[in-house]
Amino acid sequence: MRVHVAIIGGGPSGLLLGQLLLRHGITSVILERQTRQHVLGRIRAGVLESGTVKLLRQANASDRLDNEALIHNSVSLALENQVLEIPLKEFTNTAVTIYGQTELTHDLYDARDATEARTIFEVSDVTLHGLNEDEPYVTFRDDNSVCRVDCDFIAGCDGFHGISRKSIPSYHRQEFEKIYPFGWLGVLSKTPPVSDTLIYARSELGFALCSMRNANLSRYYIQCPLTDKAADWSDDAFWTELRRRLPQSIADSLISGPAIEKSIAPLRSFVTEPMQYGRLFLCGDAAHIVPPTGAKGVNTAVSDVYYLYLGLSQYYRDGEETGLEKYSERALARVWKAVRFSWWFTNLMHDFPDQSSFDRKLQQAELSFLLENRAAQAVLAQNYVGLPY
Ligand code: FAS
Ligand code: PHB
Repeated sequence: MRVHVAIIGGGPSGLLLGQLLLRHGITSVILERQTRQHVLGRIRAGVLESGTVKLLRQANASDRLDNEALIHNSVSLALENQVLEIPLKEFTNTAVTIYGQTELTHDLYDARDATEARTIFEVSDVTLHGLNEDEPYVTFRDDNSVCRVDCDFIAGCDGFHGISRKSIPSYHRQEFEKIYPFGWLGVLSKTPPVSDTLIYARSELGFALCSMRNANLSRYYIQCPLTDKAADWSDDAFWTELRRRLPQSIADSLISGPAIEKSIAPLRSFVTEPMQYGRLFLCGDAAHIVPPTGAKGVNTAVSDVYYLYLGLSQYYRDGEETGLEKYSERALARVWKAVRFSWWFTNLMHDFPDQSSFDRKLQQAELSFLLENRAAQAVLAQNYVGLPY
């Protein structure tokens, strides 16, 4: 098989890149390790930046989103017993879109199905070859036979645990990482959201987040120790602890229900540099991870895809290679700003078990400054809605 671009990974990064490349007649095949059903069973992000929505429209994958998504002009911070509303639209003239990553991935698969582009599921032993040659290729096992894809470029969209990043020689890679001493226990419930905005809550007991997918599907999180297991938490225990971390008026109006999904995600910040090596380009979680506090994970994956799509379409249209040569530099410039914001917001809103008294004082000063300073609130808004590409 021969295509212009071999895409490793059928998550949001790989799917969106494949769709955008097709607009310029650039062919691709997506090699996905899991089944389609497994990929579509993942519960992840919920907040989309305007840049993400714009690219989904260009990818012909936004009809359902345009009909069903919620538009939020503000976000709320519950700090001890006061609620600070951050008027996103007023500060930035931009809103955020509430639409689950699960749905976004579903829409991208449906859009790809409507094209001739191939997606091969349940592949194994994916191996990248000739990354520094003009004719790289990928081998993989499909139904126990060894297959080969000849291509011009390889897009590593295979997430944090994928093979692509590890295919760059370690002496050529520099990795930056910060592990947080807690995780997020998330619950999905068929209940009406407690508020018509997202509420990020900080209490002495720890962080909590009240989010949603639609008017009858809510998504809640509480900070939990890394030693916890989702099975350790009964539904009642979760709802009780969530209420304890919310201002009384919000806790009193919370409607609980059975958890239809319950899972714990560890929190880390991670970046690998550079995000390219020869004919291999990394996108999304293959290159970087952020704590979900700032809702930047999938949105930063999308901006990577945008830069790579620009570079590849320029190359195939004009033979111009600058976009590809500068891909990593351009992508990392925005990645690090998303990493910084996610780190800052995580530090602001979480209870750090072994925090020094000095750091606790700093955290309290940061919170007070945010509460009393509109310029500080405007900076939070600019980062939350998404910095320019
Ligand atoms: P993905 O990991 O989504 O997709 C990579 C794909 O590659 C997967 O389908 C995988 O099966 C496949 N793959 C892996 N290795 C392979 C191989 N060797 N061969 C072929 N295929 C291979 N972000 C937010 O913005 N907000 C959130 O609330 C949020 N919550 C999250 C919760 C969890 C538990 C996790 C893990 C992530 C969360 N994220 C969140 C981040 C998440 O949304 C990612 O940013 C997003 O999935 C990135 O998309 P991709 O880069 O496509 O990576
Ligand atoms: C979610 O709805 O899953 C969500 C929303 C905002 C975040 C993280 C997760 O910051």
